Amino acid sequence: MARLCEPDDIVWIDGTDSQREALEKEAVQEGEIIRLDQDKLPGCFLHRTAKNDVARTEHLTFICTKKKRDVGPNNNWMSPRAAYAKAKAIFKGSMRGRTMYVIPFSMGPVGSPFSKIGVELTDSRYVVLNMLIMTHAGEVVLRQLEQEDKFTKCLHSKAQIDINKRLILHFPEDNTIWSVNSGYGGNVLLGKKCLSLRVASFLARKEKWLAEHMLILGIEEPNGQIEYIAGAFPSACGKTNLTMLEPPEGLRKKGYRIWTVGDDIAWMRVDSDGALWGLNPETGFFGVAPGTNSETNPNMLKTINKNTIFTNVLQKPDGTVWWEGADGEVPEEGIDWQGRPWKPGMVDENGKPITGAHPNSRFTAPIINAPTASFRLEQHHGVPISAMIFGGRRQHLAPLVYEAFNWQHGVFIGATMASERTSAQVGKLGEVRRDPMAMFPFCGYNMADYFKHWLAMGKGMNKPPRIFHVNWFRTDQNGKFLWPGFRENLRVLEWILDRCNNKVSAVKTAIGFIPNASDLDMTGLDLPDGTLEKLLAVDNQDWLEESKGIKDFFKKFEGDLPPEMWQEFEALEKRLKS
Ligand code: GTP
Ligand code: SPV
Ligand code: MN
Repeated sequence: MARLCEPDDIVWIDGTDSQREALEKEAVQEGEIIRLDQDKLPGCFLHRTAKNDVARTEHLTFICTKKKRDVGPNNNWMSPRAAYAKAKAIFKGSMRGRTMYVIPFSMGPVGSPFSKIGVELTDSRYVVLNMLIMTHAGEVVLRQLEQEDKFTKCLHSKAQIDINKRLILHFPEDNTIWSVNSGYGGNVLLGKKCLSLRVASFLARKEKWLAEHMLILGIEEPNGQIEYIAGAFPSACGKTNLTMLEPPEGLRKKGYRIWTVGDDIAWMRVDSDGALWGLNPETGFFGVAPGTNSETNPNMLKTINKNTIFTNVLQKPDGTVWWEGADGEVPEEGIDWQGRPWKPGMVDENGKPITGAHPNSRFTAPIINAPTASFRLEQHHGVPISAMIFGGRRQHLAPLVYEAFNWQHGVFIGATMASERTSAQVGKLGEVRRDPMAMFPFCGYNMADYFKHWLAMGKGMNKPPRIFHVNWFRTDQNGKFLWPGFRENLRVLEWILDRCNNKVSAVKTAIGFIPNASDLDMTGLDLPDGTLEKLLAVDNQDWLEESKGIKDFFKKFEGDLPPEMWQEFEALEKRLKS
């Protein structure tokens, strides 16, 4: 690889503080990162990416397998031979005048039978510093590698950050990932979406486990028992916020406590007890900054006040940072995410407000900084999963919460999920797109086979987790959110656990079970009259309309779709019409 990329130098990342500090210093000198005020934000830095490099570029992301059929209609395909050839021409000499860093990293606790090792080669110090937060990296992993000798080969070069030559390539059959001409998180921190979701999902099917775009949180009940819930919401739809929520005042006296296991990725497998156990392969958050404040996510504020890298947020004159929806007053001036002087109220040539921070600006912070960090983060077996939640952004249609009739129906609910597009991926904002299990951009193989795999996994468990669907984003006729969300979501989680423990009954509707309004504990939350009814309403006419979109989506998989999905589809239509 060094022969291809022609770096001036090769440096192995050992995971020591001294090496990291030296790299930080160099990166500051080179202008790659900016050191923030070290009294107010110790160990914190700011980085700006190129203007056209601020989110994942799904249209430049490919799965390269021998057979096109294997990637399905959900992925872009290139043959491995064509992809290697095309990328080699771009990687050729791309690291001239630069250092190539070699990062050995482990996704999951080092040495756990469940973990996977990768080695990322990169010419970006920003990538190295992020990988040191997001993964177990360095010497310890090399020692583990001596025993395992299997690892994912990851190559990244920022090259010229030229969007016209940008490629994010996955070769699951070769356990290889190549990424070039980007410096944005999801495209370049190759342990994250590329390894832990796209390549891992491919391996998980073969090895009979699940690699999912899911958060994992623990809810400690008043009796001290902790139950764990996994949840799949599409990008920028609330996983990070839910995983570290602070109980609302009205429920606090009940004694609940939330434990954060993970906010983005869950690897789950059936253990010897026949139950599903999950762990988070990452050691950090790569979270959305805008909207993070002491009201929405007080625990995150306590997490990102040290050892954090901010990307594309506003730089304040006092050496701290700001974003839209942060605490306190809007700063009078600053330097925006593009490095330009900024003042509130500025508009662009089309009269649109110029934001100080990019809508997909992010922070990278260690999970152990979080006051809610679970004490089971490093446990090799992970945690037992009692329930799974699917969710998305739907202004209309989907009620606050509903429960699947059984595993197969739950898989259908996951397979037919849809959500309005956010700024986490390039494309038209707000457009409803199908995003099964929040995995549409991340499933490294044909999704028809993925649905089959989910159905089979359910059969392999003694007591599969119950499956639910939530929607925090339903709006009224003026476009205002009906549900206050964030900490108040615990009220819904409480109902979900009550259902799992057979403590409450529910109302059967055509789409699943919804709560009796009286079973949601609303202590301390005054919703206007009729709001809860609107939140829980299921309109069969609207759902019949929705079913047309589902049918069109399913048809894309042609004969590959498991018959169970069509059975569920027909059963739903029948219930809606009766
Ligand atoms: P990725 O990191 O992209 O996978 O996103 P995520 O699913 O972790 O999303 P995150 O928790 O960062 O939330 C993204 C956006 O949704 C932020 O702007 C939040 O303020 C907003 N958000 C999160 N939870 C809620 C909620 O319960 N209600 C409302 N209205 N907004 C929410
Ligand atoms: C997402 O987009 O779902 C993320 C951020 O979690 S990134 O790692 O950039 O993909
Ligand atoms: Mn994500």
